[in-house]
Amino acid sequence: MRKIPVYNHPAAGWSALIDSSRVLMDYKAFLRGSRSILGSNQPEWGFDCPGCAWPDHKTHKMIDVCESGIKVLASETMTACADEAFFAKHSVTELQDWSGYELEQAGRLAQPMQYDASQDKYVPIAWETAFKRIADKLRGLNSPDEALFYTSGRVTNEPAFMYQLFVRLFGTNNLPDCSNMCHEPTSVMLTKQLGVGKASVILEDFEQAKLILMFGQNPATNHPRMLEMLAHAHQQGCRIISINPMREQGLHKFRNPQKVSHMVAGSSDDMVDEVIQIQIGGDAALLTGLAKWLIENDKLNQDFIAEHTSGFEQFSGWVSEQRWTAIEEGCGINQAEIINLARLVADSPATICTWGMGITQHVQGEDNVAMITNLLLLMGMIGIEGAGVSPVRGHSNVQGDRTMGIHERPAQSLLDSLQRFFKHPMPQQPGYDVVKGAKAMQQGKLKAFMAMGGNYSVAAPDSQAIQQALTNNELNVFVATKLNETMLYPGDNNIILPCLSRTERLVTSKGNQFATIEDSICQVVKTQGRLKPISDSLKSEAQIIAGIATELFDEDGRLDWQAMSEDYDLVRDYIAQTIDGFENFNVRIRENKRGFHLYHPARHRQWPTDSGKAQFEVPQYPITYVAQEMQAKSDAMKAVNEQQAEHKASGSTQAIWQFTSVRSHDQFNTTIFGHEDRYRQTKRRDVLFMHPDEMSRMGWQENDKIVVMRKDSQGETRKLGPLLLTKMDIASNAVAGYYPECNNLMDLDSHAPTSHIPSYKSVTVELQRIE
Ligand SMILES: Nc1nc2c(c(=O)[nH]1)N[C@H]1C(S)=C(S)[C@@H](COP(=O)(O)OP(=O)(O)OC[C@H]3O[C@@H](n4cnc5c(=O)[nH]c(N)nc54)[C@H](O)[C@@H]3O)O[C@H]1N2
Ligand SMILES: Nc1nc2c(c(=O)[nH]1)N[C@H]1C(S)=C(S)[C@@H](COP(=O)(O)OP(=O)(O)OC[C@H]3O[C@@H](n4cnc5c(=O)[nH]c(N)nc54)[C@H](O)[C@@H]3O)O[C@H]1N2
Ligand SMILES: [Mo]
Repeated sequence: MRKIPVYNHPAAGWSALIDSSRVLMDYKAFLRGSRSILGSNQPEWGFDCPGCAWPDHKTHKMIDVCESGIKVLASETMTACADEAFFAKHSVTELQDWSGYELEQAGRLAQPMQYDASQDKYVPIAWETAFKRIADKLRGLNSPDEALFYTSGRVTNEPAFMYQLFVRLFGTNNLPDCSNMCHEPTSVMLTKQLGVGKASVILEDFEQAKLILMFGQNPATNHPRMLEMLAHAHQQGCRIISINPMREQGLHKFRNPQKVSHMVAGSSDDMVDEVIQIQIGGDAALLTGLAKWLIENDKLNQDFIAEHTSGFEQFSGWVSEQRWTAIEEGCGINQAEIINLARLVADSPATICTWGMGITQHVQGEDNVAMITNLLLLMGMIGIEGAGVSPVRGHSNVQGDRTMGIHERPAQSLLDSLQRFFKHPMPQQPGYDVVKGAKAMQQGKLKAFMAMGGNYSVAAPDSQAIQQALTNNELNVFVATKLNETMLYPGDNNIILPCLSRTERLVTSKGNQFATIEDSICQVVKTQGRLKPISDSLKSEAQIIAGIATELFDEDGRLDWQAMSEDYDLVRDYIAQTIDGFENFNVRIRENKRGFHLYHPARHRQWPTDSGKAQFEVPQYPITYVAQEMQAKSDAMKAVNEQQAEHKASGSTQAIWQFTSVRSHDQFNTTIFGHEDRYRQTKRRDVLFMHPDEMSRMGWQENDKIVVMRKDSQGETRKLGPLLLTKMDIASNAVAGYYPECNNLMDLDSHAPTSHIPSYKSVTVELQRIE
């Protein structure tokens, strides 16, 4: 691996601070930004950092924030505004050519705007006119199901509850959210297997764990506050193993900004003991190997299996049929190495499995989650201290939004409870998720689109087609803090409604309001912004929902939406009456600085599943799924090449790879703060990462220009690039590029069967070098 330039500085520490201050400077957000940083994740007077869903440190340091949080805050607190003057200067057609980075720098949305086709520009609209127009257009639809109501996971609990209620009273379950592209396989499989689709661990479990298996996750970049926990666990003697096709350099050493010895004397803590560098899509195969050895060598927790689980016979029968050759082919790791890992699992008295997008964003994403849970069930590693499942969520309140009912396939119990309490029928038909919604829009089945945050068209596969489809809608509404691409493909009516951000104060006729969020370990905490809003014309998300709802619904029997938006205690009372686990919400959220933990039955070895037990699940796809896909494509390509002799003669070298998409520390999803990635040693984003041995094999060099091509399910060839070839310590079947720039390569048909998560982390591609 010496051929690869590696980042050998510790993660976090000074480089992160310097990098963050560069971004703060860039945003000219130093003053507002640094005041807000002091307030992040502070239980008594602060707000929950909108950076990610990792829980706050329980001791609540003076500054509990990280590089990623600082950048997200800088982006929110910047003083530049995309206001009337900005939109007067730039036509929408012009803005369509701006990069994500440029749009981000345009600044905070500052006043309500509507698209004026005659000028091709956004022009101001009064709030009341906007609410009336939206209500009129929604009322004019043939059916409520012609509208799609998207949510991104930064929205706090109270407005999220109001939003889903508003959408359901309007008459549809068309409530897709960013979860559909993120941890949906986790929610689907954990619900099936454990009865609750959420993490079973709490923060203290990381202090007791003896083995942490971290699958497909890159915390140095995406959850930097998690590094401290990992370094701490490691110091306590916990072994930490990263299972990842990439050797993510930020994972090895950690310089803790909270420790003087680290920041002044330059020392650092170690984190990861080992990287199991599997092939892309190889997790289920690796986990099958582990299960096989553990079963065959009788290392199981038989008592737990007998008392608490169902489906073991079928699962172990399936495992015994899996051959070691297939396991090795599926994951690219040899039997001896898998057995070494299995021994660690067998010897560990307390094992946690954490996972991220490397597990979920595959056609076999549900199988991957099922196999992780199966492993923990074999060992009885759920419901004891220091052990359990720990999916690590992305957006700071993506988990809470789901709990509040943002779900296109709501549980019957939620619908019943809403119906009973609000005395109004709730729609019973499942709604569209992200993928189905995007298809329906393209097919003209939808006429209205509303987004409560997010950047739907860029985050989803098939971005250009979605943008085209948006232009056919009668109504598009965006409730947002920042301008983004999805707002630039206007339909008949295109309205931008700017909202307060998490860091800004919400003062209503009822005084200062605080909101709540639920983090990745089911802790519900308060969040309250303190900064003066960037513009006097902003409204809270709740006030915007109330404005539309008041116009839309008939007066008799109407809920008092304005009262809800003015008084979050009232919303919390409604939540307490309708959502499980929130009894006495207003009292409990004020009782304890750290909020409260939502009851998780699996922690207590209670299993609200169909069978009443924890459930083993047999994978739906062969464990060599990806290898087979690649073989099939490779055979097809050979056949074509043989037919076209001139192709060979031209000397063009092509080959088949798995393409995966990753994030850098200079972005938050589709928001691009800058172009650097110091851990991967690049200063640009139009790169294609590949192992140097593979470059040599192909006769390619660093900085060669490569076009990535993919035949989609319709037989159309999609292209990305040219991208610059860049060295990376990555598995041999794999190449990687940055999300979201690659999303036109993806199509809406490659997704997992039940959760419909797009396969962003593995698509089979052909590479072609061009001059
Ligand atoms: N700075 C920053 N922080 C963020 C975000 C951001 O964009 N920027 N986004 C937020 C959001 S919404 C989310 S969901 C989280 C995402 O956080 P992560 O889950 O860490 O996200 P990714 O960077 O998409 O991918 C994680 C890893 O998956 C690996 N991988 C790819 N294919 C496979 C595979 O087949 N198997 C395995 N085992 N690994 C694989 C990649 O090499 C990469 O290291 O981060 C959140 N935090
Ligand atoms: N290829 C590929 N595609 C992916 C992924 C991948 O790994 N690879 N990851 C997927 C994942 S995990 C996710 S979560 C999705 C993300 O998809 P989204 O959640 O839709 O995207 P974001 O970029 O997080 O949304 C950013 C926008 O949210 C708005 N916003 C920010 N803060 C607020 C707020 O407080 N309130 C409101 N109302 N609006 C706000 C701003 O206007 C900003 O432009 O992308 C998915 N797409
Ligand atoms: Mo996410």
